[in-house]
Amino acid sequence: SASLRLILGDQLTASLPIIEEADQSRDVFLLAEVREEATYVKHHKLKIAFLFSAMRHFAEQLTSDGFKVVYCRYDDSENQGSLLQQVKHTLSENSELSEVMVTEPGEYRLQQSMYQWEYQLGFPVTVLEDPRFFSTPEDFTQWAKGRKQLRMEFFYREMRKRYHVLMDGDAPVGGKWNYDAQNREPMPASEQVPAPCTFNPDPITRDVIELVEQHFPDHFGDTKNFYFAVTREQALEVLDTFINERLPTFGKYQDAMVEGKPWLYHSHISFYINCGLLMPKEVIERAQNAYYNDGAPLNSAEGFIRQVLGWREFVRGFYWHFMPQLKSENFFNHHRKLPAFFWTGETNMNCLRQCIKETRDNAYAHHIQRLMVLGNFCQLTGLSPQEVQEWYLLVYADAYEWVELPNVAGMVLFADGGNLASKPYISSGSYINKMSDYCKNCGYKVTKKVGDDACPFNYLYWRFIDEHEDKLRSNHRMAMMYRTYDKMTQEKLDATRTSAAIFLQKLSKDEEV
Ligand code: FAD
Ligand code: DLZ
Ligand code: SF4
Repeated sequence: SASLRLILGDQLTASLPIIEEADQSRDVFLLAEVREEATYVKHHKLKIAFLFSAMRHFAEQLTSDGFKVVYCRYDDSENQGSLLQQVKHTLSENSELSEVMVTEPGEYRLQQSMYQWEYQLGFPVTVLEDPRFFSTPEDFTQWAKGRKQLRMEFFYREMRKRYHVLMDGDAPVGGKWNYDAQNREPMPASEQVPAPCTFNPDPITRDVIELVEQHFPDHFGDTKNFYFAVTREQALEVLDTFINERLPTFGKYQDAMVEGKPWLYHSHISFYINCGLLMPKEVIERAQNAYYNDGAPLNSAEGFIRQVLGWREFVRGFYWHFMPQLKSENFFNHHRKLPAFFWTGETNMNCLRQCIKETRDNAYAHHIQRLMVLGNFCQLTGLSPQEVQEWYLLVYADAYEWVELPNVAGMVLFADGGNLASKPYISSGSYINKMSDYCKNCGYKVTKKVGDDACPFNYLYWRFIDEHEDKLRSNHRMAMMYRTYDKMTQEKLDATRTSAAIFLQKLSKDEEV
C-alpha cells in the first residue's frame, strides 16, 4: 500500500531505509517547515535558515531523483504548524495513502509524541530505525549494565575494537588509546590558520533568509554570516577541506582559543553530521585514511576520531539511557537566572564577551569555548540547569537535545551528580589565560585573586569549592583542590567569599559585570 514518509529536518540522508526502501511509483515523502519545531525553543536565526535551506535542497534532490515529494514551506497557506497536523493534512489530501512511516527522531520530546500518532491519525504508523550511528541506544544500555561508572574512555575503546579503528590487532595503534598530552598547546600569535570552507547563499538560501528575518524577528542572532553548506556535495567539500588543511594541526591546538578567530583548526562539521548531510562513518574513514596514507599525525587523527566515535556516540547513548530525568537534574540545587549579557555579550569579562559575540554571529563556538569559558561561568555562578540547557539548545546551529543535553547537564553542570563526568569541569582564570589571548584585552586582571578588578573566575572558583564542600570533598578527584583549599588562611577565604558575594549580587540584579 502507498505510504506517507515523513522526513525530519535532521534526517537529510539519502541512504536512510525510509528512502532506500520507498517505492517511487506510489510512496510520497513529506518535509515540512513548521512552527512547532522552529519555536519549541527560540532557535538562532541562522540555525532555522540553515535547516530550512538544507531541507529545501534535499527535497529538490529527492524530486529530481524521481520521488513524489510534498514540501510544506513555512509561509504556505496550507501550513498546519506542527508535524502531526501536517501529516494529517497530507493524508487527507492524498486518498491513496494508507500508512505513515517515519525514522525514529533524535529527541525524546518528539519520540514520546510519535507514540500517540497512530491513535491521533487513525492510520498505521511505522517508526523505522536510524542506522546513521555506530551504536544503538540498546548497545549503550547493555554496555552500562553492571558498571559502577560510565566513562566515555572505556566506551570509546570498545568502539575502536568493534569497528577496528586505529587498531593494530588488539592493541591501539602507537600503543596508547589517547594522545591528549600532546593536544593542549596554546596557539602562538603568529599562527596562520587557513580560512574555513564557506559558501555564499544561493537563491534558495536567500529566500529562506528573508523568510526567517520576517517570521522570527525576535529570535537570537541575525542571518548576516550565512556561510553554511546546504547540500551533501557542499558538506563533502567542508569535510575534504578539513581533512586536507586542518586535521594535521587539529590535535595540537584542539583546546586553544584566540580572539577574533572563531574557527581555528576545528572541523566545523557538526552542523552537517547532525542533520544527516555527512555520515559519521565516512568522517571516521577519512580521518583514519589521512593517518595511514597522508601523514596526518596520530595525536590529531586519534584526537579527532575520539570526538566522533567516542564522545558523539557516548552522549547519544547516555541521552536515551537517562531521559527523561536528565532534563530536570539539579545536583547542586542551582537556580540563578541567566544574566542578560548572555544575549548581548555586553560584559567586561573579555572571554565571555568574545565567546558570546561569536556565538551570536555564527551560531557556532568551538568546544573549549562552550566548556571552559561559557560552561565554566554557568557552573561557577550557579545558573539554573534548565535555563542553561535552553540557551545552549537554541544558540548553536548544531544543537539537538540528544547531543546538547548530556554536554550541558552532564559535562558542564554536573547536574546529574557525576553519571557523565567524574568531577565538575571548573577552572580559575589561569586556565583561560593559558589557553587563550583573551585576558590581555580584559577589564579584569587574571593575576589578581580578590577585589574589584580581580578576574571573577578566580574567586568564583574557590567560592564554588567552598560552597559545595558537602557534595564534593568525598570525590577523590577533587582531593588536590581540597588540599589547597584547606591551606587557605581564614583571611584569604573571607576575602574570596566577599568578592564572590559582591559579584553574584550584581549578577542577580543584572548589573554590569
Ligand atoms: P570538532 O572540534 O572539529 O569535533 C569534531 C566532531 O566531534 C564534532 O563535529 C562533533 O560531531 C563531535 N564532538 C566533539 N565533541 C563532542 C561532544 N562533547 N559531544 C558530542 N559530539 C562531539 N555538539 C553538537 O554537535 N551539538 C550540540 O548541541 C553541542 N552542545 C554542546 C554544549 C556544550 C556545553 C559543550 C561543552 C559541547 C557541546 N557540543 C555539541 C560538543 C562540541 O562542542 C561540538 O560538537 C563542536 O564544538 C562542534 O564543532 P566542530 O564540528 O568544529 O567540532
Ligand atoms: C530544528 C528544526 C527546526 C528549526 N525546524 C524544523 C522544521 O521545521 N521541520 C522539521 O522537520 N524539523 C525541524 N527541525 C529539526 C527537528 O526539531 C528535529 O528533527 C527534532 O528535534 C528531532 O531531533
Ligand atoms: Fe576572562 Fe578573567 Fe581572563 Fe578576563 S581576566 S578574560 S574574565 S579569564
